[in-house]
Amino acid sequence: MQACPQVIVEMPIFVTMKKRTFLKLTGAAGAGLLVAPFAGCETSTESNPMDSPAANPQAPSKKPKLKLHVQAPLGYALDALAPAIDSETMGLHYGKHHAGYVSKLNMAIRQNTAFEGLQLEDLLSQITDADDHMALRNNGGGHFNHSLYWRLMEPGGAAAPTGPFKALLDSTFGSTEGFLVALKSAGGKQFGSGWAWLIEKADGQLAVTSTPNQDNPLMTQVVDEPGRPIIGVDVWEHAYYLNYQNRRGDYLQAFTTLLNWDVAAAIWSREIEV
Ligand code: MN3
Repeated sequence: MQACPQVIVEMPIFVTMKKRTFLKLTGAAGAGLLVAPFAGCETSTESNPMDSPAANPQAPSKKPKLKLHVQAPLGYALDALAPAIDSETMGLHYGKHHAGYVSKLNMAIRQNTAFEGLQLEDLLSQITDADDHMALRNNGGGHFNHSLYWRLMEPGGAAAPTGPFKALLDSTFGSTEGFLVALKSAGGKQFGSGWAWLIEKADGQLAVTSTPNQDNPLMTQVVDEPGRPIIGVDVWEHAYYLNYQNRRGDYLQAFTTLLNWDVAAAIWSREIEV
C-alpha cells in the first residue's frame, strides 16, 4: 500500500460545501477531489528514531501526526484549458510552482509551530509583516491563491453569471462586462508579480483589488484592501509567459473566457466556504 501523508487541512475552500452543489459544480472528475488524495493510501507520520519505544522507553508509543497541507488534484487535464492556457504552462504552474508553495508552507510551519493545524484561511488572517512570517505569507498565500485559481477555470469556456450574484455585479460595476474590464485593468496595472481580485468587503460590497507577490485579501494585517476572495487571477509571468510573452492583457482576456461563474457564485453565496 502506498504511504501518504496525514492530511487535515487541505481543501478548506471546498470541503465544507454542500455535497449536492459540489457534485453539480465539479462533475465526476471533480468529485474525485475529495477522495483521490486518500485512496489507496495509508497514513504516514513524520518519524523520529528517538520516538521509538525501543530507542527511548520514555517516549509515548503513539507518535503525534504531522499535519500537512496538501495540493488538491487539478480536476482536469493539463491541456484542457488550451489554447487559452497551454499544457506546458499548466504543467509547470501546477506541478512545480504551486507544488513548491505547498512544500515550503509545510516547511515554514515546522519553523513556526503556532501555525500548525490551522485552516488555511485562519493561517492567512494571522499573517503580519514580521520577517519571521515571510515564508508563511508567501507560501500560505501561494497555496490558497492557486487552489482558488485552478477551481475558477472551466475547460471549454464558461456560462454567464446568473441570479443574485449577477445582480450584484451589475449594480456594482454596471454589467458583467464592466466587472471584467475592472478586473483586467487591475491585473494589467499590478506592477510586477501579483494577483487581481474580486473581493467581498466586510460591508458586503464587492470590489476589485490587486495584491503584490502572493499576498491575499484574507491577510487583513498586511493588505491595503482586505476582504473575502471571490475571484483571483494570477498575473505572475509564470502564469502566461510561455504562451503570451509580455502580452499580459491577452492572457487576462483569455482567463475571462475560462471563468467558471458557477464556482464564483457559489463562493460568493458561501455554498463554497472560503
Ligand atoms: Mn502562479
